[in-house]
Amino acid sequence: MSGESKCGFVSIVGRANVGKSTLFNKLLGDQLSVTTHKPHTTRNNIRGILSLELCQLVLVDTPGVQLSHRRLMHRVMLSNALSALQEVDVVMMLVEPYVWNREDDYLLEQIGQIKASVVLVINKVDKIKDKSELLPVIDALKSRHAFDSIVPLSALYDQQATALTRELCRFCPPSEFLFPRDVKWDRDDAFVVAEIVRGVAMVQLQKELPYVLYTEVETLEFAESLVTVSVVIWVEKDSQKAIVIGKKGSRLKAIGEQARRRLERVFHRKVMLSTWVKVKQNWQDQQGIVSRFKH
Ligand SMILES: Nc1nc2c(ncn2[C@@H]2O[C@H](COP(=O)(O)OP(=O)(O)OP(=O)(O)O)[C@@H](O)[C@H]2O)c(=O)[nH]1
Ligand SMILES: [Mg+2]
Repeated sequence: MSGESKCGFVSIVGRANVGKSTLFNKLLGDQLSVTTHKPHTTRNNIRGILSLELCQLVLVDTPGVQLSHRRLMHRVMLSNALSALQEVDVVMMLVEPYVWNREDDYLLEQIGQIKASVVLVINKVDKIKDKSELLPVIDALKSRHAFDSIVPLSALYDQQATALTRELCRFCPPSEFLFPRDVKWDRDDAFVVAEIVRGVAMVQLQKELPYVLYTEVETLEFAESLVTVSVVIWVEKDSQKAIVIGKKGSRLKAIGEQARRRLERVFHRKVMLSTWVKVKQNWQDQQGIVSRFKH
């Protein structure tokens, strides 16, 4: 790589549900990070690598900042988000138009204490029907902090995000690329499988129990044209297990079918997926389990 190249770590932080994972996926051109319309979807920090011609961005998707910590799990999620502010070159703070609350205040306070460049992304601008309203929105946000740059966009509907990647690269230091060009993320296949099944289950169980479940891959085998995988969906109570399974297994079957189709798109192979539901009481407060979600 020539001396002109740049490389930087860029964390994506913000309140829950502002579209961090949607933007992360858009920038990477992949569906690596789970997105749902429910807040608090992302639990781990996930790194994805975007290699442009002369600039490599190591993007870190993080859990939404939340200030109510009823469960140990919530504290781990917050600490994951805050740890992503350290040792990065650029912090990309996401907000949405017309909404600013105490989580945004808290995050800005934390951001005020770090040295990284801060790019404010106003996401979901498709919600602003009258575009003349965008300027006052930008002005109001400018008055909150001396952001290094402000970029309005719609992670969901914009075809490209070139203006944003240009800004991010501007703040990255000159450096060799740290990852080979063909590496796209730093998680293994088992993580990706577990997250896809969790995302599908969260949405299908959104009314009853989107948050009480976590998923774990038991076995994962790749053959030339087939992936065979077995996944456990863990819940906290027997009553929840019955809900996930549904009448005559119908709920679990629907989750399995939808997840299988998504996995086939990711791995470009036929997938044989078996799913099991098991109970681990109060897992969200068990140190041994929750610590697996650190970072
Ligand atoms: N209208 C609109 N909706 C969006 C946009 N970007 C994301 N969304 C929606 O916002 C919801 C939340 O998106 P996520 O990407 O999961 O949000 P997140 O910030 O990662 O949420 P957590 O992981 O829970 O913190 C989903 O329903 C997305 O489809 C956008 O540009 N416009
Ligand atoms: Mg997310």
